[in-house]
Amino acid sequence: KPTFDWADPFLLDDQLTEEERMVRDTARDFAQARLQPGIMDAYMTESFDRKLMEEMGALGLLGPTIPAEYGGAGLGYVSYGLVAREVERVDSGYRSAMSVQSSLVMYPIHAYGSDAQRMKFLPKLASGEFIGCFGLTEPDAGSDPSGMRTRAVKVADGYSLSGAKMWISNSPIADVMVVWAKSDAHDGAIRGFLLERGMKGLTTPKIENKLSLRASVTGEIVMDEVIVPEENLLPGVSGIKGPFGCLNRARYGIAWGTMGAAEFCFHAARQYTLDRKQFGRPLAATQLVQKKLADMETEIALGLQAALRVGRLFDEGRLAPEAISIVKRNNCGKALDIARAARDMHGGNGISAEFHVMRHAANLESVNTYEGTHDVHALILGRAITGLAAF
Ligand code: TGC
Ligand code: FAD
Repeated sequence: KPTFDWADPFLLDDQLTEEERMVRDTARDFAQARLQPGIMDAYMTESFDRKLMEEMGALGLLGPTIPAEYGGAGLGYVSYGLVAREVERVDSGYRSAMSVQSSLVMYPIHAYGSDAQRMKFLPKLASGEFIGCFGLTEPDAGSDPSGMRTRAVKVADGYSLSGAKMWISNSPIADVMVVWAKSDAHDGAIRGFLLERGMKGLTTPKIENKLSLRASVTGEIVMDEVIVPEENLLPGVSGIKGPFGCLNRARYGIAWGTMGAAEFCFHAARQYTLDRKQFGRPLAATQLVQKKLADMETEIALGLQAALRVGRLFDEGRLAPEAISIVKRNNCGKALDIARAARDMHGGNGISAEFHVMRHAANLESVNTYEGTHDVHALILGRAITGLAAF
């Protein structure tokens, strides 16, 4: 009979192209060699080394779907997902840094920007010389971003932006910020603006004391009549569908990434329970432990298979955003369950940073919340199923 591979039960590897396997291997080698060794220290000290972005850039891991003429790698969405999986196998915070840059900053500049904006920003974002961030959420507008208060007022040669964005990944270290604001010159429509470090009235205070995603820098974007020149308005989109177009890509990447974190936890729990003996036998020889491992393997195999299918639909241009809600919601929730179970299976050691599983569990609490909470994605699906919005 065919052999069963516990780590790849549906032979996902076979379903990838040679190019996709190469991208996956490059990302895995980089993540294991350059990210894994320092992650515990980075997490404990709440620090992020921006040189890592340059290293990712040099390997083509930033904006992998952006065409080569703008510094991207011109790859498909399955490749992008495979990169997210390998990076998040180490830490969700590093995947955050990579996916914000790729999907929430480079994508809108490429999709909605002028050619001058593309030429000015994309190559430097692709190389990691520039770091970008994406400002949609506000203190009083999280799940309902249409309720944002940030305003753009027309002034000579540009716009004056005032307001505050909250919980913004990378904002304290960002050189360029994609900020969404209601513009009085466009009948109050939401428009995208490119803010640059050093603009007068712009500050980006860091949010301290996070108990999750500590290796990722998170902050605010505070705008006090920041003058943004006309050439920094994204000309190609108007309305909330602009930021949603970016979120589609980032949410999809998260569906892959969370499976990477879950795989780490599953593999760690398997090895730990094989090695650890209690009552005269390995923990892995007990029925309760085997059931937990079987549940983990099942959810990961299904989650990866679903992410791959969604990626193929993305590349074929046939993907409806609601299908992304299915995989974002499912894979985040299942990865969080798996990380919590792995923490439990490590016993007391599970609470030590040395074993990594509790760090993954703590990170996945954020991942389950950002990019649309678990429940908000249920409501997106509920609306699609019933035709009735329950927000
Ligand atoms: P709604 O009435 O549903 O739609 C308004 C317009 O937008 C269009 N649209 C979409 N377009 C493309 N993709 C999508 N996914 C879209 N969803 C909606 C829609 O067709 C319509 O277009 P038009 O032309 O008819 O005007 O809008 P709503 O305001 O009622 O939305 C409700 C809801 C719940 C769907 C939405 O507000 C939502 O998704 N909330 C969650 C907010 C969220 O995800 N925030 C994420 C912030 S960024 C972040 O978390 C980054 S973390 C990064 C990291 O570190 O990795
Ligand atoms: P709320 O919207 O206040 O939700 C609180 C609770 O109420 C949730 O459980 C939610 O599911 C529930 N809820 C909300 N509405 C309903 C409803 N109608 N019915 C039932 N339940 C409901 N944002 C950015 O723009 N850019 C970033 O780079 C970014 N990075 C982030 C990084 C981190 C570490 C974190 C934690 C967040 C980040 N966010 C970012 C913000 C993130 O997208 C929001 O936190 C998220 O959208 C939820 O918004 P909220 O925190 O205001 O929660």
